[in-house]
Formats: sequence, C-alpha cells, structure tokens
Amino acid sequence: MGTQQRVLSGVQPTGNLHLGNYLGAIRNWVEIQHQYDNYFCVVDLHAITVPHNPAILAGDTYGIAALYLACGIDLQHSTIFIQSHVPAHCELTWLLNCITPLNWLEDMIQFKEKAVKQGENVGVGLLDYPVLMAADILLYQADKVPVGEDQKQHLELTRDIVNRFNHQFAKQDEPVLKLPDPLIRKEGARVMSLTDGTKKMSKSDPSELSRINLLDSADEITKKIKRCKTDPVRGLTFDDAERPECNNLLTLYMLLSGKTKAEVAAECEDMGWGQFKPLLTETTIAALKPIQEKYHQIMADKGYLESVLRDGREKAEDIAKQTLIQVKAAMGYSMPL
Ligand code: AQP
Repeated sequence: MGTQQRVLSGVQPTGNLHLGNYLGAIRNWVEIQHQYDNYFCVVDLHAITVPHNPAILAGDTYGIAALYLACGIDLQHSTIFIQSHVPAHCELTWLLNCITPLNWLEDMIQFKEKAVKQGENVGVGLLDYPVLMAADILLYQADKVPVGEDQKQHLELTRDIVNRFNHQFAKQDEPVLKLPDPLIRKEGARVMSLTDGTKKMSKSDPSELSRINLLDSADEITKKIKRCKTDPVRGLTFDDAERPECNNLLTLYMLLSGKTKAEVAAECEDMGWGQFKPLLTETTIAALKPIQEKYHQIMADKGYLESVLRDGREKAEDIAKQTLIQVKAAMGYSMPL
C-alpha cells in the first residue's frame, strides 16, 4: 500500500447523478482503482455553496455513497467517506484561504457561471469552492485526481496553491504539500445536454429532459431519448463541429455499449435518427440496470452502508490529521498540549 500512488475524487450530493458524472468521473474511478490507493468522498460541504434543502441533504449524501458502491467501487482498493465527517477539510480550507489571492478565485469560470444564476444572493462559499476542493485533495497528499473536463481549472488552481504554500512555508527540497495531477480521459470528459449539444449535461439544468440520471426508470430513459435534440441530416458521424448533438449521442452509445469508436462509426454511418434512438435507448437501459439493482440492494441494508462510511471516515481521518499537523507546523502554529 505504502508505495502506491494515491487518488482522491468526489461528487456533490446536489441532486441525482447523471450520465456526465458517471462517464466523466465515476466510471474512470472504477477502471483505475486497482492501480492506486483510492479515496472517494461525497463532498457534502460543497453542496451548500448554492441554496440547498436541509430536509434531503443527508439522504442524498448516503444515496451517492451507495451509488459509488453500485457503480463498482471496490472496498479492497478504495475508501469511501463523507467529507463533512472529517473536520480537517474545513480547517485546512481556512489555512489555505489565507494564502490564496482573491483574484485567483474571481477568475474561476464555474464561479462566474454559477454566480450569474444567483444574482445578489451569491454566497462567499461559492467563491471559496475551489479552495475547499484544494483542501480535499491536499489533505490526502493525492497524486492523481480523476475528474471531468469542467474541473480542470480548479485542479490548476490547486496546483498554484501548492506551489505558493510550499514556497512560503516549506524548506527547500522538503515540500509540505504534494502537487496533484488531473486525470481527465478524452472520451466522456464532457458529456453534453440532451436538449442542447453545446452545453454540458448538468444537475442544475432546470430541464429534466436535458439529462439521463443513473436511477431513471426505463420509461424515463425512453422518453428523454425520444425527445432529445437531433438534426435533420441522415447518416450519423462523430466529430462534426456543425453537429454537436450527433457527436454527443454517438459518444454516449459508444461508451455505454463498450464498442470502439470505429465500430460505432461503421455501424451508424447510414442510420437515421429513427433507427438510432431505439438502439441508444436499449443500450442505456441495459447499461444502467445492474447499477440500479445493486443500488437498491445497498439502500435496503442501511447498517452495511453505515459501516462502510464509518470505516471510511476512520481511514480518511488518520491521513487528514497528519497532513493538517504538518501544515500547521509549517505555518508556525503551536500544537495543543
Ligand atoms: N457533463 C459532464 N461530463 C463529464 N463529466 C462531468 N462531471 C460533471 N458533469 C459532467 C464530473 O462529475 C464529477 C462530479 O461533479 P460534481 O457533482 O461535483 O459537480 P458538478 O461538476 O458541479 O456537477 P454538475 O452536474 O455539473 O452539477 P452543477 O449543475 O451543480 O454544476 C466531476 O469530476 C465533474 O467533472
């Protein structure tokens, strides 16, 4: 274990997980987990950076942890825990806040996009989201962070914070914080909305028709694919900038069927939408069925899920505490006696 590189990633419990979260992030965690020592958290502190409903936060958080297991996260290689159960995340965020220039945060695309939606009510937490994310990663001294394309800028900011911290507080050649690398896979890195192929699929899109959730029923999947945006061109092709919806739907078919790009290109080159949509529907339902079955099994055994999260918290906390002590010592803090 000691020599393995460490991986850290997470998803916010801000609604149902969709195919973007799965294909951009969780599926990759599952595929790479055997090569690394992995920590996957449900980032519930991030979930309150936009207005949230307290009545469903805890339930959604447990649901996402269950989905990690249902998607194939293997506890032999991976630790699953809930971010707010490890207080070091908040403490390191404060310490890092004090060395992070405000203008770095104001430049973040996600902040600008989400702040616009909230108008006057935008909270400080939304601006600070990337520092909390940096704390999540750095507490575990992660080597790799598998995420979708939309998180690339936040990873770059994390690296800038590491360099600044080490430069200000670490001895030369003895860095306190480790520089993490993003792991972004080309295919699935940016799954697009079903109603607009130029916008990413997102939990916060007001239209349910824009995304397929991992827990959608067969009827819902059928309806969403039937009504998704297409174009009038016959013959389906990848990588045509004029046909973003076509590229997105073919990519979904490729990833969910497990076929190669060349196989899908050959299979679909003469197809019309009337032939392709039922194929994509059937493939999506079949790909999600085992995940859904496993999810319902796990949710029916609350004691099991709680024990997974308890063990996860203990393991995560051991590592997080050590890093926090090193950071505070480097910054000159006295240690409690
Ligand atoms: N459309 C996407 N394509 C590929 N990857 C995606 N991810 C999110 N959307 C796509 C990846 O999923 C992981 C978890 O994301 P998150 O829940 O922490 O936050 P998010 O990026 O804010 O998710 P959403 O759905 O886009 O929520 P809203 O609507 O609130 O912004 C990350 O690795 C992310 O890259």
